[in-house]
Formats: sequence, structure tokens, C-alpha cells
Amino acid sequence: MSEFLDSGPFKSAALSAGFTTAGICAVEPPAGLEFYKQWIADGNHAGMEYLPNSVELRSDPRRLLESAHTVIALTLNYRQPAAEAADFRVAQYARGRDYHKVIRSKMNRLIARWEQEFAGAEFRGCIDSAPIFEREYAHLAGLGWFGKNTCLIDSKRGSFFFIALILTSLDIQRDQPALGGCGTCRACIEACPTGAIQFGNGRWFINSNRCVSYLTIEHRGEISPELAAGVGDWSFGCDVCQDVCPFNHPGPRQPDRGQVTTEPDFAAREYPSLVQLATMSREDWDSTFAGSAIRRAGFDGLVRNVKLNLKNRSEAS
Ligand code: B12
Ligand code: SF4
Ligand code: SF4
Repeated sequence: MSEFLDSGPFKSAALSAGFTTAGICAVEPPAGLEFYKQWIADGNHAGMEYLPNSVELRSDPRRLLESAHTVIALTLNYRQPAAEAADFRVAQYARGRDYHKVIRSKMNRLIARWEQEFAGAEFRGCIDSAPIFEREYAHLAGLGWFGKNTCLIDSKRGSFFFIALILTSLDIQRDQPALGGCGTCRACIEACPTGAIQFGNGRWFINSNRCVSYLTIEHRGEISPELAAGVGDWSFGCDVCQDVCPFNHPGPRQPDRGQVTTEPDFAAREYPSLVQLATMSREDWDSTFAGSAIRRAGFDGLVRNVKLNLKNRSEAS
């Protein structure tokens, strides 16, 4: 008799909780750790100091949950309906309620149910902010492969999804890593407005110093004049390298690519115009962006972005 629990009921529970896909892999030290250390040593993390500070914790998921044997990897589609001509241009992932909150509460419900079912078993949910290689474990769990834009791509559905991981002490039947690849395509590399998708140490990677997503969300202070034009009309985040990816567009045999999210909390909010946002008060900021992932940019960061968008717009006309 197998010592592993059947993965079927775990996956069906996750899909019933609203996740888009679910897969299982073993807890093992990440194969990408050495690449990551070099990526940091080369300065590609830019000002995200939490990344070098978490190298040790990232070296083994058992540092997050000592008893962990298995990773239950989950995805949640955030694809939005075809973009209206938005004045305030926000990456698709951040147009509705903050995904950390939405996914955390879904994970907590699943964990509470499994804790009851498997007395004594331990669980820990990770969504984005935990020091763990989310893309790598989701790949091992069969949920997608690494595109040249570094996003995890599900051949059937594309890449507009979040990844969440639940570590557990249970032994659950494992899936096979996902197979797939970009072939000769280079669309994202050619379309990236700032040349942030680079190659080195045998892999494609993002140089965060140049990435519009980094510059508009994580970077504090001015955006260098060399990169300012590349920010274009992006006010928060950037979707260019995913928008141009063929895996994000439906085809006759891939109807699920480009399918819009069914998560009600991700429905896009209404926002004021760029001109109104450029002169908003801190009170306006608090009320307009309550519960939104856009808060990550901070008041000063968002006003900086919006003013740059207006400058770029006036220079283009
Ligand atoms: C820091 C960070 C960023 C940085 C750096 C991005 C980057 N590509 O490194 C910035 C701010 C630029 C960023 C931007 C975005 N991010 Co981000 N980000 C993260 C975070 C917190 C850490 C990523 C990291 O460690 N980067 C360092 C590099 C070296 O690691 P990595 O990209 O994970 O690569 C690993 C694998 O790809 C692996 N690898 C590559 N090839 C191969 C081959 C083999 C065989 C193996 C074993 C491994 C391997 O090597 C690395 C180590 O394992 C993760 C959450 C998390 N905890 O993982 C989210 C995360 C990667 N981001 C996410 C998202 C949604 C975005 C944006 C789309 C948001 C937006 N629209 O603006 C953009 C996309 C930009 C892009 N093309 O990557 C999602 C990605 C979902 C997906 N489908 O891939 C994540 C997983 C968050 C989440 N929980 O959903 N992000
Ligand atoms: S998110 Fe935008 S700037 Fe960053 S790598 Fe992709 S296309 Fe380039
Ligand atoms: S655009 Fe092309 S090269 Fe880039 S990730 Fe998609 S398939 Fe790969």
C-alpha cells in the first residue's frame, strides 16, 4: 500500500475554494538557489533589500515549516476583460482587491478544513511575501514552465495567474514537473520598453533596475531620466511582456488562454483621472486605494508615477 495520500481530494478542495489549478511536489532544496545568489550578487534585485536578506531562509522550505514534506501549489487566474482605454493604467493583477488578502483567506479556509481532517498535521500558507521560490515549486508541481520573460506559463491557460504555496507535513502523491518552452519566440524581449529581460549564467532573467514593474511599484525616489520614457503610461506595474506572449492569446485549440478571471474580488475598480490623481491629498489616497495592492507604491510613489505619465503623454502629443 502506498505511504502517500491520494492527491485527488486535496486538488478538488482547492478548486472548490476557487483556485484555478492545483499540483503537488516534494519539499526539497531549490535547484535555483545558486542562480538566485548570482542574480543578487550582480545587483539585479535593485533596491529590494528583502531579497538578499532572505537567501538563507530560501535555501530550504523547512526553514519556514520544519515538518514540511510536501508543497501544495495553487494558481489563481487574475486576467481582466479586454482593456478599456484606461487613463490610469494599472497592471491587470492590481485592478481589484489586494490579492494577498483574497488568496490568504482562501488558503486559511482550506488549511482549517485540512487541520480538522488530519489531526496533528501542520500547514503553512505562502503568498508572494514569504521567502520561498514560488515559481520553482509551482513548476515542480506541474503548473507551468519558465518563459523567457521569467513568468511561469501554463501552456493551456497562459501566465496571468498568481501562485500560492501551502507547505504541509503530510505526504501527498506528487505530480510531474510541467513541460513546455518558448521555442524561437522572442516577442517579450523585443517588446520590453526598457530592455529589462536579459540573458546570463545560462538563463533569461529580469534586471529589476530596468523593469517598469519594479520602478513603478518598489522603487523609491526619482526614476532615472534614461528609463523615464520607457515607463510610458504605466502608473502601477507593467504587463507588456505578458500581453505580447502568444500563450496569453486564445487559439482554436486553446480556448482557455486569455480566459477572464471568475474571482469577484478581482473585478476592476473605478479610479479618478490622472490629472485628479496627480493632485490628490493623503486623505484621497487613503480612501481611493483602501484594500488595493496599489498601496504598495506608497502615496509619494504613485504621485511620482502619475506625474511622469502626464509628462510622457504631453511629450508624445
Ligand atoms: C521580486 C519579485 C518581482 C521583481 C523581480 C521579478 C523577477 N522576475 O525576478 C519585480 C518587481 C520586477 C516583479 C515583477 C512582476 N511580478 Co513579481 N515577484 C517577485 C517575488 C517576490 C520574488 C521573485 C524572485 O525571487 N526573483 C528572483 C528570480 C531569480 O527568481 P524567479 O523569477 O522566481 O526565478 C526562479 C525560477 O524562475 C528559476 N528558474 C528559471 N529557469 C529555471 C529552470 C530550472 C530547471 C529551474 C529549477 C529553475 C529555473 O530560477 C529562479 C530560482 O528558482 C515573487 C514571489 C516569490 N516569493 O517568488 C513575485 C512573482 C514572481 N511576481 C509575480 C507577478 C505577477 C509579477 C508581475 C507580472 C507584476 C506586474 N504585472 O507588474 C511582474 C512580472 C515581471 C516579470 N517579467 O517577471 C508572480 C508571478 C506569477 C507567474 N505566473 O509567474 C509572483 C510569483 C507572485 C505571486 N505569488 O503570484 N516581481
Ligand atoms: S514587466 Fe515590463 S519592463 Fe518588466 S520585464 Fe516585463 S515588459 Fe519589461
Ligand atoms: S513572449 Fe515568446 S519568448 Fe516571451 S515568454 Fe512568451 S513565448 Fe516565451
